[in-house]
Amino acid sequence: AQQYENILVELRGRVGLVTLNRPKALNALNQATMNEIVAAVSDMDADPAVGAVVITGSEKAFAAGADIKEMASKGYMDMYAADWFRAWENLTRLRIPVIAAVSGYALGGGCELAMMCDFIIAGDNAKFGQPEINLGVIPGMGGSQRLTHAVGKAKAMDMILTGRFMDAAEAERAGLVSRVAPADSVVEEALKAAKVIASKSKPVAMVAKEAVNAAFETGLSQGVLFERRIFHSLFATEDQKEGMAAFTEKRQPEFKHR
Ligand code: CO8
Repeated sequence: AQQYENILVELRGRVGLVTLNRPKALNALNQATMNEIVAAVSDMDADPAVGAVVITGSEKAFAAGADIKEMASKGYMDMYAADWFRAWENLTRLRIPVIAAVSGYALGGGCELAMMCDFIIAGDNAKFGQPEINLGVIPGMGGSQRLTHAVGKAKAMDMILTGRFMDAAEAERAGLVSRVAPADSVVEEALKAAKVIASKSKPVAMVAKEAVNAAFETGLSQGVLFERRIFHSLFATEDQKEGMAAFTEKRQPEFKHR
Protein backbone atom coordinates (compact mmCIF):
# COMPACT_ATOMS: atom_id res chain seq x y z
CA ALA A 1 0.00 0.00 0.00
CA GLN A 2 1.07 3.56 -0.70
CA GLN A 3 2.47 5.63 2.16
CA TYR A 4 0.83 8.96 2.98
CA GLU A 5 1.96 11.72 5.32
CA ASN A 6 -1.22 13.67 5.94
CA ILE A 7 -3.93 11.03 5.81
CA LEU A 8 -4.56 7.53 7.15
CA VAL A 9 -6.04 5.02 4.74
CA GLU A 10 -7.70 1.76 5.75
CA LEU A 11 -9.95 -0.81 4.21
CA ARG A 12 -12.85 -2.02 6.39
CA GLY A 13 -14.32 -4.88 4.41
CA ARG A 14 -15.41 -3.27 1.15
CA VAL A 15 -15.35 0.27 2.58
CA GLY A 16 -12.37 2.58 2.22
CA LEU A 17 -11.77 4.92 5.16
CA VAL A 18 -9.69 8.06 4.62
CA THR A 19 -8.88 9.97 7.82
CA LEU A 20 -7.32 13.43 7.64
CA ASN A 21 -4.38 13.42 9.98
CA ARG A 22 -2.80 16.85 10.53
CA PRO A 23 -4.01 17.32 14.11
CA LYS A 24 -1.63 20.22 14.84
CA ALA A 25 -3.20 22.28 12.06
CA LEU A 26 -6.78 21.09 12.71
CA ASN A 27 -6.52 19.19 9.42
CA ALA A 28 -5.97 22.36 7.38
CA LEU A 29 -5.87 21.34 3.74
CA ASN A 30 -2.51 22.08 2.21
CA GLN A 31 -1.61 21.01 -1.33
CA ALA A 32 0.09 17.82 -0.15
CA THR A 33 -3.01 16.74 1.78
CA MET A 34 -5.24 17.46 -1.17
CA ASN A 35 -3.03 15.44 -3.51
CA GLU A 36 -3.03 12.53 -1.08
CA ILE A 37 -6.82 12.53 -0.65
CA VAL A 38 -7.40 12.66 -4.39
CA ALA A 39 -4.82 9.87 -4.98
CA ALA A 40 -6.22 7.61 -2.24
CA VAL A 41 -9.84 7.97 -3.34
CA SER A 42 -8.86 7.56 -7.03
CA ASP A 43 -7.22 4.22 -6.17
CA MET A 44 -10.39 3.13 -4.37
CA ASP A 45 -12.52 4.26 -7.31
CA ALA A 46 -10.53 1.94 -9.57
CA ASP A 47 -10.42 -0.98 -7.12
CA PRO A 48 -13.26 -3.49 -7.54
CA ALA A 49 -12.68 -4.57 -3.91
CA VAL A 50 -13.86 -1.15 -2.66
CA GLY A 51 -17.54 -0.26 -2.97
CA ALA A 52 -17.77 3.04 -1.07
CA VAL A 53 -15.53 5.54 0.71
CA VAL A 54 -15.80 7.50 3.96
CA ILE A 55 -13.71 10.65 4.43
CA THR A 56 -13.39 11.90 7.98
CA GLY A 57 -11.23 14.04 10.25
CA SER A 58 -10.91 14.13 14.03
CA GLU A 59 -13.59 14.72 16.64
CA LYS A 60 -12.39 18.34 17.00
CA ALA A 61 -12.04 19.16 13.31
CA PHE A 62 -13.05 17.61 10.04
CA ALA A 63 -10.88 20.33 8.47
CA ALA A 64 -10.46 23.97 9.56
CA GLY A 65 -10.04 25.14 5.99
CA ALA A 66 -7.53 25.45 3.25
CA ASP A 67 -4.06 25.97 4.73
CA ILE A 68 -3.95 29.73 5.28
CA LYS A 69 -0.23 29.69 6.08
CA GLU A 70 0.56 28.03 2.75
CA MET A 71 -1.38 30.69 0.83
CA ALA A 72 -0.83 33.87 2.84
CA SER A 73 2.22 35.19 0.96
CA LYS A 74 1.18 34.18 -2.56
CA GLY A 75 0.45 36.62 -5.35
CA TYR A 76 -2.12 36.55 -8.11
CA MET A 77 0.24 34.97 -10.65
CA ASP A 78 1.21 32.23 -8.17
CA MET A 79 -2.43 31.36 -7.60
CA TYR A 80 -3.34 31.60 -11.27
CA ALA A 81 -0.30 29.69 -12.57
CA ALA A 82 -0.82 26.87 -10.08
CA ASP A 83 -4.60 27.06 -10.71
CA TRP A 84 -4.94 26.78 -6.92
CA PHE A 85 -7.71 24.39 -5.78
CA ARG A 86 -8.34 23.13 -9.35
CA ALA A 87 -7.07 19.66 -8.47
CA TRP A 88 -9.80 19.29 -5.84
CA GLU A 89 -12.33 19.09 -8.64
CA ASN A 90 -10.82 15.70 -9.52
CA LEU A 91 -12.48 14.37 -6.40
CA THR A 92 -15.88 15.27 -7.80
CA ARG A 93 -15.14 13.39 -11.05
CA LEU A 94 -14.74 10.04 -9.30
CA ARG A 95 -17.56 7.57 -9.65
CA ILE A 96 -17.38 5.66 -6.36
CA PRO A 97 -19.86 6.89 -3.68
CA VAL A 98 -18.08 9.03 -1.07
CA ILE A 99 -19.54 9.98 2.33
CA ALA A 100 -18.14 12.77 4.53
CA ALA A 101 -18.29 12.01 8.27
CA VAL A 102 -17.97 15.47 9.84
CA SER A 103 -17.24 16.15 13.51
CA GLY A 104 -16.17 19.53 14.82
CA TYR A 105 -15.03 22.27 12.47
CA ALA A 106 -15.76 22.05 8.74
CA LEU A 107 -14.74 25.55 7.72
CA GLY A 108 -13.80 27.12 4.42
CA GLY A 109 -12.10 24.45 2.34
CA GLY A 110 -13.16 21.90 4.97
CA CYS A 111 -16.83 22.66 4.39
CA GLU A 112 -16.17 22.65 0.64
CA LEU A 113 -14.43 19.26 0.84
CA ALA A 114 -17.43 17.85 2.73
CA MET A 115 -19.77 19.27 0.08
CA MET A 116 -17.74 17.62 -2.72
CA CYS A 117 -18.64 14.27 -1.16
CA ASP A 118 -21.93 12.65 -2.16
CA PHE A 119 -23.50 13.24 1.23
CA ILE A 120 -22.56 14.40 4.68
CA ILE A 121 -23.25 12.70 8.00
CA ALA A 122 -22.59 15.18 10.81
CA GLY A 123 -21.65 14.73 14.43
CA ASP A 124 -23.83 16.74 16.82
CA ASN A 125 -20.78 18.96 17.52
CA ALA A 126 -20.25 19.85 13.85
CA LYS A 127 -19.75 23.48 12.84
CA PHE A 128 -20.00 24.38 9.18
CA GLY A 129 -18.86 27.73 7.85
CA GLN A 130 -17.43 29.68 4.95
CA PRO A 131 -15.50 32.33 6.93
CA GLU A 132 -13.19 33.34 4.07
CA ILE A 133 -14.60 36.87 4.12
CA ASN A 134 -12.77 37.35 7.43
CA LEU A 135 -9.50 36.68 5.56
CA GLY A 136 -10.24 39.13 2.78
CA VAL A 137 -11.13 36.42 0.27
CA ILE A 138 -14.15 34.34 -0.75
CA PRO A 139 -14.66 30.55 -0.97
CA GLY A 140 -12.38 29.09 -3.66
CA MET A 141 -13.18 25.37 -3.78
CA GLY A 142 -16.80 25.59 -4.86
CA GLY A 143 -18.43 26.89 -1.67
CA SER A 144 -20.39 29.72 -3.25
CA GLN A 145 -21.89 27.22 -5.70
CA ARG A 146 -22.31 24.00 -3.72
CA LEU A 147 -23.55 25.68 -0.52
CA THR A 148 -26.12 27.59 -2.56
CA HIS A 149 -27.27 24.38 -4.24
CA ALA A 150 -27.45 22.65 -0.85
CA VAL A 151 -29.17 25.24 1.35
CA GLY A 152 -30.55 27.86 -1.03
CA LYS A 153 -29.68 31.51 -1.57
CA ALA A 154 -30.82 32.97 1.76
CA LYS A 155 -28.66 30.80 4.00
CA ALA A 156 -25.74 30.68 1.55
CA MET A 157 -25.63 34.49 1.37
CA ASP A 158 -25.94 34.76 5.15
CA MET A 159 -23.08 32.30 5.76
CA ILE A 160 -20.73 33.60 3.07
CA LEU A 161 -21.30 37.31 3.75
CA THR A 162 -21.19 37.18 7.56
CA GLY A 163 -18.84 34.21 7.95
CA ARG A 164 -21.02 32.77 10.72
CA PHE A 165 -21.04 29.06 11.52
CA MET A 166 -23.99 26.68 11.22
CA ASP A 167 -24.35 23.95 13.84
CA ALA A 168 -25.40 20.38 13.10
CA ALA A 169 -29.10 20.94 13.86
CA GLU A 170 -29.32 23.94 11.53
CA ALA A 171 -27.31 22.08 8.87
CA GLU A 172 -29.74 19.18 8.99
CA ARG A 173 -32.78 21.48 8.84
CA ALA A 174 -31.26 23.30 5.89
CA GLY A 175 -30.50 20.10 3.98
CA LEU A 176 -26.72 20.43 4.09
CA VAL A 177 -26.35 17.09 5.88
CA SER A 178 -28.34 13.89 5.50
CA ARG A 179 -28.18 12.76 9.15
CA VAL A 180 -26.82 13.80 12.53
CA ALA A 181 -25.23 11.29 14.93
CA PRO A 182 -23.53 11.68 18.32
CA ALA A 183 -20.03 13.06 17.70
CA ASP A 184 -18.31 9.93 19.01
CA SER A 185 -20.25 7.61 16.70
CA VAL A 186 -20.39 9.63 13.49
CA VAL A 187 -17.64 7.59 11.83
CA GLU A 188 -19.40 4.33 12.77
CA GLU A 189 -22.67 5.72 11.37
CA ALA A 190 -20.94 6.68 8.11
CA LEU A 191 -19.14 3.34 7.88
CA LYS A 192 -22.48 1.57 8.34
CA ALA A 193 -24.05 3.60 5.54
CA ALA A 194 -21.01 2.96 3.33
CA LYS A 195 -21.20 -0.77 4.07
CA VAL A 196 -24.82 -0.82 2.90
CA ILE A 197 -23.83 0.99 -0.31
CA ALA A 198 -20.86 -1.34 -0.83
CA SER A 199 -23.16 -4.36 -0.65
CA LYS A 200 -24.94 -3.22 -3.83
CA SER A 201 -23.71 -3.57 -7.40
CA LYS A 202 -20.84 -1.07 -7.70
CA PRO A 203 -21.58 -0.02 -11.30
CA VAL A 204 -25.24 0.46 -10.42
CA ALA A 205 -24.29 2.63 -7.42
CA MET A 206 -22.01 4.59 -9.74
CA VAL A 207 -24.74 5.32 -12.28
CA ALA A 208 -27.18 6.17 -9.48
CA LYS A 209 -24.69 8.80 -8.30
CA GLU A 210 -24.22 10.00 -11.86
CA ALA A 211 -27.99 10.39 -12.28
CA VAL A 212 -28.41 12.42 -9.05
CA ASN A 213 -25.47 14.64 -10.01
CA ALA A 214 -27.09 15.27 -13.40
CA ALA A 215 -29.83 17.12 -11.50
CA PHE A 216 -27.29 19.88 -10.82
CA GLU A 217 -26.00 20.16 -14.36
CA THR A 218 -29.09 19.86 -16.58
CA GLY A 219 -32.67 21.05 -16.86
CA LEU A 220 -35.49 18.81 -15.63
CA SER A 221 -36.54 17.21 -18.91
CA GLN A 222 -32.93 16.49 -19.95
CA GLY A 223 -32.21 15.09 -16.49
CA VAL A 224 -35.26 12.85 -16.56
CA LEU A 225 -34.30 11.61 -20.03
CA PHE A 226 -30.73 10.93 -18.87
CA GLU A 227 -32.10 8.95 -15.94
CA ARG A 228 -34.49 6.93 -18.10
CA ARG A 229 -31.76 6.01 -20.60
CA ILE A 230 -29.50 4.83 -17.76
CA PHE A 231 -32.44 2.90 -16.32
CA HIS A 232 -32.97 1.20 -19.70
CA SER A 233 -29.26 0.38 -19.98
CA LEU A 234 -29.27 -1.48 -16.67
CA PHE A 235 -31.42 -4.17 -18.28
CA ALA A 236 -28.26 -5.20 -20.14
CA THR A 237 -26.57 -6.11 -16.83
CA GLU A 238 -26.33 -9.36 -14.90
CA ASP A 239 -26.96 -7.46 -11.70
CA GLN A 240 -30.43 -6.39 -12.85
CA LYS A 241 -31.22 -10.04 -13.67
CA GLU A 242 -29.89 -11.15 -10.29
CA GLY A 243 -31.58 -8.38 -8.30
CA MET A 244 -34.99 -9.01 -9.81
CA ALA A 245 -34.60 -12.83 -9.67
CA ALA A 246 -33.66 -12.62 -5.97
CA PHE A 247 -36.77 -10.56 -5.26
CA THR A 248 -38.98 -13.07 -7.04
CA GLU A 249 -37.29 -16.00 -5.29
CA LYS A 250 -37.52 -14.23 -1.89
CA ARG A 251 -33.76 -14.30 -1.21
CA GLN A 252 -30.93 -11.78 -0.87
CA PRO A 253 -29.29 -10.80 -4.19
CA GLU A 254 -25.71 -11.86 -4.89
CA PHE A 255 -24.54 -9.03 -7.09
CA LYS A 256 -21.74 -10.05 -9.42
CA HIS A 257 -20.19 -6.64 -10.01
CA ARG A 258 -19.15 -5.69 -6.52
N1 CO8 B 1 -4.83 27.00 7.94
C1 CO8 B 1 -3.64 26.83 8.58
N2 CO8 B 1 -3.55 26.57 9.89
C2 CO8 B 1 -4.69 26.49 10.61
C3 CO8 B 1 -5.96 26.65 10.01
C4 CO8 B 1 -6.01 26.93 8.61
N3 CO8 B 1 -7.17 27.07 7.95
N4 CO8 B 1 -6.91 26.53 10.97
C5 CO8 B 1 -6.27 26.28 12.11
N5 CO8 B 1 -4.93 26.25 11.90
C6 CO8 B 1 -3.86 26.03 12.91
C7 CO8 B 1 -3.71 27.23 13.80
O1 CO8 B 1 -2.92 28.22 13.17
C8 CO8 B 1 -3.04 26.60 15.00
O2 CO8 B 1 -1.68 26.40 14.71
P1 CO8 B 1 -0.53 26.87 15.78
O3 CO8 B 1 -0.76 25.98 16.97
O4 CO8 B 1 0.73 26.60 15.06
O5 CO8 B 1 -0.81 28.31 16.09
C9 CO8 B 1 -3.68 25.23 15.08
O6 CO8 B 1 -4.24 24.97 13.78
C10 CO8 B 1 -4.80 25.15 16.11
O7 CO8 B 1 -5.73 26.19 15.82
P2 CO8 B 1 -6.27 27.22 16.94
O8 CO8 B 1 -5.24 27.41 18.01
O9 CO8 B 1 -6.76 28.43 16.23
O10 CO8 B 1 -7.49 26.38 17.55
P3 CO8 B 1 -8.81 26.96 18.25
O11 CO8 B 1 -9.51 25.78 18.82
O12 CO8 B 1 -8.45 28.11 19.12
O13 CO8 B 1 -9.69 27.59 17.04
C11 CO8 B 1 -10.71 27.59 14.82
C12 CO8 B 1 -10.23 26.74 16.04
C13 CO8 B 1 -11.91 28.43 15.22
C14 CO8 B 1 -11.13 26.59 13.74
C15 CO8 B 1 -9.58 28.47 14.30
O14 CO8 B 1 -8.40 27.69 14.15
C16 CO8 B 1 -9.85 29.16 12.98
O15 CO8 B 1 -10.57 30.13 12.92
N6 CO8 B 1 -9.24 28.66 11.85
C17 CO8 B 1 -9.35 29.23 10.55
C18 CO8 B 1 -10.72 28.97 9.97
C19 CO8 B 1 -10.83 29.58 8.60
O16 CO8 B 1 -10.82 30.79 8.40
N7 CO8 B 1 -10.95 28.72 7.58
C20 CO8 B 1 -11.05 29.14 6.24
C21 CO8 B 1 -9.72 29.00 5.61
S1 CO8 B 1 -9.64 29.79 4.04
C22 CO8 B 1 -10.21 28.73 2.91
O17 CO8 B 1 -10.44 27.61 3.24
C23 CO8 B 1 -10.46 29.19 1.49
C24 CO8 B 1 -9.40 29.97 0.84
C25 CO8 B 1 -9.07 31.24 1.63
C26 CO8 B 1 -7.77 31.89 1.19
C27 CO8 B 1 -7.06 32.68 2.32
C28 CO8 B 1 -5.80 33.37 1.81
C29 CO8 B 1 -5.12 34.26 2.87
